[in-house]
Amino acid sequence: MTKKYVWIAGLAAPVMIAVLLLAASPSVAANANPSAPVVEVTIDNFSFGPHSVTVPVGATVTWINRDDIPHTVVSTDGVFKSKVRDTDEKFSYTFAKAGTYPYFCSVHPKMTGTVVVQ
Ligand SMILES: [Cu+2]
Repeated sequence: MTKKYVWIAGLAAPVMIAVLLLAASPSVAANANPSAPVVEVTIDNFSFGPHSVTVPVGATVTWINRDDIPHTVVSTDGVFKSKVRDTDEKFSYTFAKAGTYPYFCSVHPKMTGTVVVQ
């Protein structure tokens, strides 16, 4: 009885380590640069919030339309351009270069925002 218990306990530790390694590896594979975050901008009530976001090089910005009317996310300098986003639809862009990226909604050009990439 005692011998069997020791054998199971001895097996448990390596199995636990293997499980932890397996659980950790997909996130490492999915994001090669874990310091590059995903930043969310909410579209609501005809405005982008926050109006300006500052992100590191390599970060992905995801816009989510929480308004009940369609909007777009269009770079003023032609760097990125979303399709028309209906309620709860998203648009993402990954910023590979530092710079200031002003954008607007082509349906309502008074809606503006800025992404600053450092
Ligand atoms: Cu709009």
